[in-house]
Amino acid sequence: MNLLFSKAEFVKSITDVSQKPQEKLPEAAFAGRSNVGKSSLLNALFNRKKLVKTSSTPGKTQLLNYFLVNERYYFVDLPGYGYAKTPKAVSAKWGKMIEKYILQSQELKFVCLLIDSRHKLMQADEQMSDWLNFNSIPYIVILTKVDKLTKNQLAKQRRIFETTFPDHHVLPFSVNSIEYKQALAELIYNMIK
Ligand SMILES: Nc1nc2c(ncn2[C@@H]2O[C@H](COP(=O)(O)OP(=O)(O)OP(=O)(O)O)[C@@H](O)[C@H]2O)c(=O)[nH]1
Ligand SMILES: [Mg+2]
Repeated sequence: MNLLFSKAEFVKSITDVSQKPQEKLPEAAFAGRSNVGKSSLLNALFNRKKLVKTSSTPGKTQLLNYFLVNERYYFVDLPGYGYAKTPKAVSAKWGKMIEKYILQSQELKFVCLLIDSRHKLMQADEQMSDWLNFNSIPYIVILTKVDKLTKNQLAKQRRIFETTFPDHHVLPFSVNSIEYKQALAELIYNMIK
C-alpha cells in the first residue's frame, strides 16, 4: 500500500498565482484534458476517497486547488482543458490561469501531464506538451485509465507514447492498480524532495 503521500490536506483554491499560500514549498502540478482523471489520481495517491472532488462530467475542477502533502510540499490540481462543451470564453480564462500559474510559480518543480491511455495524442495534449517544451518546464507523462485497456493494447499505447515523449518519464496509471500507484508515487516523491 502506498503510504508516501498519506498525509494530505486541502489548503485553498486560487484563481491567480498571486494568491498562492503564504508558506512557500515545492510544488507539483497536475494538468491534462477535462475528465482525464487528475482529481481521481490525487485521491488515489492520498489514499482518500473524496478529499479531491471528482466527477464523470468534464469541467469539475475550475480553480487551482492547493493540497499540502506531508507538510512539506504542495500538489496543485488544475482545471482541465480541451473540453468541447466548455464555452470558449471560459476555457480561454482557464487556459490563461493555468499558463500564468505554470510560468510564474517560482516553487513549481514539475508538471504531471495526464493523458488518456485509450486514445492517440489529442490536439489539446499536443498543444500543452509543445507549450511545456517551449517554456522548458519539466514534466512527466502519466497515461490514465489503463484498466480500460487489454494488456496488448496497453503495451502498444505505451510504445507509442514513449516514442512521442522520448525525453520524459511515461508511466501507466489506474486508480485500481496498487502497483502503478506505487511506481508513480515513488517517482514523484523522488522528484519533489
Ligand atoms: N476506469 C477508470 N476511470 C477513471 C480513472 N480515473 C478517473 N476515472 C473516472 O474519470 C472521470 C473523471 O475523473 P476526474 O478525476 O474528475 O477527472 P479530472 O481530470 O479531474 O476532470 P476535470 O476536473 O473536469 O478536469 C470520473 O468519472 C472518474 O471516476 C481510472 O483510473 N480508471
Ligand atoms: Mg478535476
